[in-house]
Amino acid sequence: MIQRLDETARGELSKKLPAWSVVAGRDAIHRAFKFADFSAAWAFMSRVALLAEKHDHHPEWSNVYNKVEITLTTHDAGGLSVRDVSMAAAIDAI
Ligand code: H2B
Repeated sequence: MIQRLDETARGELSKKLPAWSVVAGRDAIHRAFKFADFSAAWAFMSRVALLAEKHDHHPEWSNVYNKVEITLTTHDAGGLSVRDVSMAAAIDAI
């Protein structure tokens, strides 16, 4: 069973993932993305989808035209785990 992040790892989150914020009332992180148009947003989502399948770790997300909202949490752990940290870093690298 995957473990939730410990206090040390949580303390490092804002330094490691400055563009992500902790969701109020949930053990999850969130980032909003804005692209030139729908086509660019969809291209990004396609790349994230491939990453998600590769890592077997899937985002909660939504898209409206050129905007993509992503929330990451580990359902199997009931909160944030290292899987969310590595997925967020991989998404940032896209
Ligand atoms: N995605 C996320 N975000 N959290 C999980 O716990 C999770 C997942 N578990 N994708 C995976 C799939 C699991 O359900 C499958 C069976 O490996």
